[in-house]
Amino acid sequence: MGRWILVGVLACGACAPPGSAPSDDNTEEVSDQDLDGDGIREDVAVWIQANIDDEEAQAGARMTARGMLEMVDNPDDSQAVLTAGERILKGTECLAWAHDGSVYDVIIEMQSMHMDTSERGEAYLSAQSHLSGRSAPAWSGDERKSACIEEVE
Ligand SMILES: [Ca+2]
Repeated sequence: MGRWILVGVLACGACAPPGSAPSDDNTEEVSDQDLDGDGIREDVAVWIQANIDDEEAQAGARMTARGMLEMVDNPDDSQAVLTAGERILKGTECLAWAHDGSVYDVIIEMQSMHMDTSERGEAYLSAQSHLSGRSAPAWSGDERKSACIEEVE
């Protein structure tokens, strides 16, 4: 099974019921939009800051969150989805290298946040169709570490 397929499996496993709210109390009063233009929803940025201690792991989570928002915002643009998928993979590899806890739990929580309305959930899952059948090479430990060097937008 290729990694792109795995991303799709994770997405389906994280399907949030339509209209469900993020589970973290710290995000309830924070916007679910990217207000400052850094590519990350404000509530997701707060969640990352509150739930991930390691700075490099936070960088991986931010990369992943940017990719997830790009998928929600551009589900019909196959090139944008491929770029977003690469960003999610890079962020996930960084998380795998830097995060002591379960990467799976972080990914699932952030996917749930990005699919917190039926429209967003449908967009995210629709975007996944552009990744179906694709695969990506396995990353070495050094490549995972280098993935933590956050992109500057
Ligand atoms: Ca933002």
